[in-house]
Amino acid sequence: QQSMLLLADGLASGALIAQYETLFRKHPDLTSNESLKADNVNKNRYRDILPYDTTRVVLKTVDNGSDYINANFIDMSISNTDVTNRYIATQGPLSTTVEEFWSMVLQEDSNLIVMLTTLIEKGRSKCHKYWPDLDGILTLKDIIVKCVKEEIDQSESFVFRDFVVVDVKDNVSKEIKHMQYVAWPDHGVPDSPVEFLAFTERVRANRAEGSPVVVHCSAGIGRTGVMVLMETALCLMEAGEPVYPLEIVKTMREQRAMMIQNASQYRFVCESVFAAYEDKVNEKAES
Ligand code: PTR
Ligand code: PTR
Repeated sequence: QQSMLLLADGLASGALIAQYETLFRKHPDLTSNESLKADNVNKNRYRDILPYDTTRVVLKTVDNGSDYINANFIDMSISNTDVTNRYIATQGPLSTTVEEFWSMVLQEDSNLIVMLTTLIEKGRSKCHKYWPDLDGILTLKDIIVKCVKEEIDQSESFVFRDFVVVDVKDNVSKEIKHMQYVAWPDHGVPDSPVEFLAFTERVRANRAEGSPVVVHCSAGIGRTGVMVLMETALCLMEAGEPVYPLEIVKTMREQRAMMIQNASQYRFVCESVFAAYEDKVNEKAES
């Protein structure tokens, strides 16, 4: 595959990183005005990580007068291919935005939440615990969340949970899967491509066709971007399409600013893409 040779060359020569450094982090023409309104500004975990107005998720069901959450739709459907992945990239909920978070999950009919952070890192809160303990219940104003299953992977890097989420007003309930990567600090990269690939494959296996996957870390840009790029690349490979990671980063950053935080994350994900490609080639050779 031509694009994989390019990728390997680019990794070896450093050209890949040089190209990445030239990308815009924030689109110069896109605004984030909603996030700056007086009622909304405190709903952002980080002052400098704000959603574009064009792709933000507009809440319909929260009746406190605001439709705002720090989240963007990321459509990674690729024209003329079978790749139709859709995501919602969002920040780790704050204690004050838990109801909004669950409203969004229900409104957009997502069946899967992917969490790429722990609650606390280096003594600092990275995400509010927006779910109950196993067999417990979290009661919000209009939503009830139950945790019916919790399983720690033998690698101890992942935790998988099942929630039942009840919309009290409409009396409908929905099962939602939760997949948490606990071994991945912010601004950093996972310990190994092997483990990261295994996690991404599990995400692929658990997503429901046509429904967006909600992905968050702490800010919802760095680790979230790495994950979205990786899954998109796997889908392209499966479809026999070329994979151009830089194009994928551009596509993501047109929908949420700053996706993939730094060059080391970009390098890591490119190496993982190449590792996945080699796995695929080896599988073919064996069969
Ligand atoms: N202002 C914060 C900082 O630069 O540390 C924002 C921030 C926090 C950005 C975490 C990215 C972060 O990582 P992630 O998106 O992976 O949670
Ligand atoms: N046949 C297409 C091409 O090479 O242009 C396949 C392709 C399209 C590959 C898009 C990657 C793409 O990435 P993105 O949509 O993220 O720009």
